[in-house]
Amino acid sequence: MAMERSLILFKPDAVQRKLCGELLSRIERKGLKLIGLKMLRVTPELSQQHYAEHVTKKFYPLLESFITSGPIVAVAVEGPEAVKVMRAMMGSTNGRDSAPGTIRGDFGSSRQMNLIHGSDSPEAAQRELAIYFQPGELQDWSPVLDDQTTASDER
Ligand code: D4T
Repeated sequence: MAMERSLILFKPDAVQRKLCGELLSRIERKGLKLIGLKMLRVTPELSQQHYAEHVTKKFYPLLESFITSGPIVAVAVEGPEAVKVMRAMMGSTNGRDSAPGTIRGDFGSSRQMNLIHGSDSPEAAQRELAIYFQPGELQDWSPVLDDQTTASDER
């Protein structure tokens, strides 16, 4: 099974609403391994790098204004099929369309202020992790409870 990494961001609305603990707790309880964690302020340059595919879109100026409006928390996670698992936990982009039980479905009703970002492919994860974390900032560690949470052919 593919062991993957994903770049997760708790967006400014999650920090302002003091939901970081809740979101981190959901990620940990799901069984994903935290390998990097930091709080930072996204600059316009960083936003343009991260959202390169959206820079020319009509909604981009508002998105940049939002993502740079306050601190965010960047989280690097690792686990079997971590990209897919995180996207399922997050729900769809628009909180109004997200299923109950998902992060966006449970805590938001906005398309822009949708609390959390997660890489949408392993390739995107690699690109995005390199934007937010230096290689030495990612921790390589083995959870002692792996035997209780995943079969050996799932790791
Ligand atoms: P991110 O990238 O933040 O995890 O969100 P998604 O992967 O779910 O959604 P996306 O790439 O389509 O959009 C990126 C980001 O832009 C915001 N957005 C999107 C917005 O403010 N207005 C819009 O019209 C759209 C389509 C929400 C997420």
